[in-house]
Amino acid sequence: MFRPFALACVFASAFTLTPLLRAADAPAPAAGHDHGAPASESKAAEPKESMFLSVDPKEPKTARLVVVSAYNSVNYGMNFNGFAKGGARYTIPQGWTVSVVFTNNSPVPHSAIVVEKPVVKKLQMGEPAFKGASTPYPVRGTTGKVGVPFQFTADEAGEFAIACGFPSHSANGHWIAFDVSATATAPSLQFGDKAPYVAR
Ligand SMILES: [Cu+2]
Repeated sequence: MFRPFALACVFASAFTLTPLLRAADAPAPAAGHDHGAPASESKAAEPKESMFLSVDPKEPKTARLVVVSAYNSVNYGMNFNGFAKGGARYTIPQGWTVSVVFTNNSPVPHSAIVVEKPVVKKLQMGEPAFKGASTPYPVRGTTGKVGVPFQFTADEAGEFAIACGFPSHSANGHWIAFDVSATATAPSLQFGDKAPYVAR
């Protein structure tokens, strides 16, 4: 006897498990694979800079960053705030405190770690460039839309990146630029070629 409901359940289970299995045993993503991008692409609001950067009104020289992994389907979900491959750029004045809340919109593990810019090409990100500048267990990553906070002092000027520490993700574009500037007086966030948004 044909039982369409039972068959549907089998198929549903297979599809639900597929992204998790892929994340566990396939570190090198191929183009075209879904790395946890939300299925409902159109539902992710167009990213606005002010959603992801603000200055703390009470804490002096503290920049508050919201970093969302798999914000939308850009780069198969391997994006931060909708940008990949350095397409967005934070600039932080040297010496400021950077207070980050990281969330992951995807069931596939992702993480955030600040590294020197050339490191983004590597398969493993190693240690963060600043003390405390990563989510816990960046190699393993986290899932679920729970905010993961971390904080560090941007005490060295230079070109860095916020990268995903899950093996091979950064090499596949899961990073955005993070500059620490000796001359900037306020933090800013630039999306693509647009004028930087300066938080005050
Ligand atoms: Cu990732």
